[in-house]
Amino acid sequence: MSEQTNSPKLNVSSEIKSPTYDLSKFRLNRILNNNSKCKSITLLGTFPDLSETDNAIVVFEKNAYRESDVATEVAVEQNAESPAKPSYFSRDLTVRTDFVNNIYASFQCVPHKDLCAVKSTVIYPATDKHVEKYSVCQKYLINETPDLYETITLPYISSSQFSLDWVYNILEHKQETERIVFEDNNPETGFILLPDLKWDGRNVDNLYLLGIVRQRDIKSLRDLNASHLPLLRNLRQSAKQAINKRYGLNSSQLRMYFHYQPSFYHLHVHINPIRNDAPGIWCEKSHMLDMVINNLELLPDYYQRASLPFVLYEGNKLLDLYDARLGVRKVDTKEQLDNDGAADDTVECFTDEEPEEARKCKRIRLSTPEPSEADLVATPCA
Ligand code: G7M
Repeated sequence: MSEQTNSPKLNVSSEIKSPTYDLSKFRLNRILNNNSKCKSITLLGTFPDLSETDNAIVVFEKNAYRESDVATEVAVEQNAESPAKPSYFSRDLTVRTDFVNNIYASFQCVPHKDLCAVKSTVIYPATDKHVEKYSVCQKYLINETPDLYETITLPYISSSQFSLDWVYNILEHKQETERIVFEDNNPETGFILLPDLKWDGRNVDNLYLLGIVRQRDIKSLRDLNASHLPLLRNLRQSAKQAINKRYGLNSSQLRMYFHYQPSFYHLHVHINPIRNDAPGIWCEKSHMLDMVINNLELLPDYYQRASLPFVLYEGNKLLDLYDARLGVRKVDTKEQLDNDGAADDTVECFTDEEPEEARKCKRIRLSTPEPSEADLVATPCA
């Protein structure tokens, strides 16, 4: 059952009905997150002019600097042909001195109003799942085996997930069409490349693009197998070329990766410059596209057989399901900690000391799916 959104007061002028927002009418109920590192604040409240009860999430985030923001007057004058862009170094700058001590000085500066813009993201109406996603809270690491995926994660995501309407709107050219950077219409290997919601499109330093595949039946990394290699290779190659052409970034300057678990179960790759620490690039969440391709080249059903770690947040119902099965919230006992490092005799390891014959045997067993009961009857073990 995907979440439905009831449209609020509608702007009927466009084909797709979107609410018209008056941000000044936002009424704050709660601060969900105040991140001093990202210089962002996430607010929960309502737009009473749209609805008294529907929740809205508003995120304010300070923009990254552009190099033109710090052009000095001389540099601006030299380029008199084009109109001068506002810069910190102009008469508009208001400066308050905090202190001057020997060779050190500290100031509070308020620049020209055009340099004070703050990026804002609105989610309306926001569901409980959005509120949970945007709130700070306790996190837990789950090591998801294929069995846990089939019996816990898959039933959960099949019955409760964010609506994919925004993805289909992009694929069907109903929304964000003018933002498309590149598209390939092949139904099997095609995709659309466009700026992520998080990127304001201003500064290539924090470029953030999404590659959304055309195939609609690939929920996540878990569904990928060797038959998807042409799609993944095309995504890697064509996106790199398009980004180089449009933004001048080399392929070796890009980070391309999937999230596991993603928020939206329609396969999409995240792309941003390696020199910029984009949100969500932590090792417990990201899987590099190059590695995914390589894993599938080595083992066609790698992602159906691998254990994949991921993080769950307090408040997520999936966490309750995992807690009921695995006790993830339980404090670790000394025995559990000791056992964590102990060899698991269900996993086959081999060492360089073992004879090549034995290693070969184990390799074959590692890369061959478990025989079914029928196979066992037909060919009894030697
Ligand atoms: O965690 P996951 O891999 O599912 O990431 C989904 C990405 O989609 C995030 O980086 C979001 O910022 C991005 N995103 C979400 N929405 C609802 C939109 C949207 O409407 N348009 C665009 N362009 N990106 C979105």
